Amino acid sequence: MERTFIAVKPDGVQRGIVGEIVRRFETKGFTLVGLKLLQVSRELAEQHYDVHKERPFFPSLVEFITSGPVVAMVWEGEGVIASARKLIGATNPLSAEPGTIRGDFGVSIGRNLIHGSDAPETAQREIGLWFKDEELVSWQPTITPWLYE
Ligand code: IDP
Repeated sequence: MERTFIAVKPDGVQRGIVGEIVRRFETKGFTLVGLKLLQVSRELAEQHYDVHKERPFFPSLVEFITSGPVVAMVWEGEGVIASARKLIGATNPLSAEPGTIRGDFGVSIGRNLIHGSDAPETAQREIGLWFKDEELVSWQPTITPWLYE
């Protein structure tokens, strides 16, 4: 089973949509295997967004992600990495389709509410960066036969 890293950014926490976001992943059929609320350190923020370190928006991105609590999660399921990206929607919320999280709740690229890993390698790297092994719980929901043939 595939796993992905999802984070509700400080704007999503402040906006009070953590529950709504968790609901969307749960009702889609994915399994929550890790969850915590944390104040992100500058070091973690810089490591997480390392690929963007030369971009002009990098300082404001690090400033923003460390500005308030973040909800970090790991979700599991078949095809969860690509599917989560669809549930989240395009990077710019104004371009994101209605029905997606960013499309339904956001208006600005610098306040796009949620992060989701974009590929298997990044998912593995980000899960390792944000969670210790013992913080992840392997379990199988009893409804699994009703989700998968
Ligand atoms: P993603 O979050 O949809 O994967 P990325 O291109 O990986 O998008 O960018 C990471 C994050 O950097 C975005 O979610 C957004 O918060 C921020 N970002 C990306 N491009 C811009 C920009 O042009 N201005 C401000 N922030 C940006």
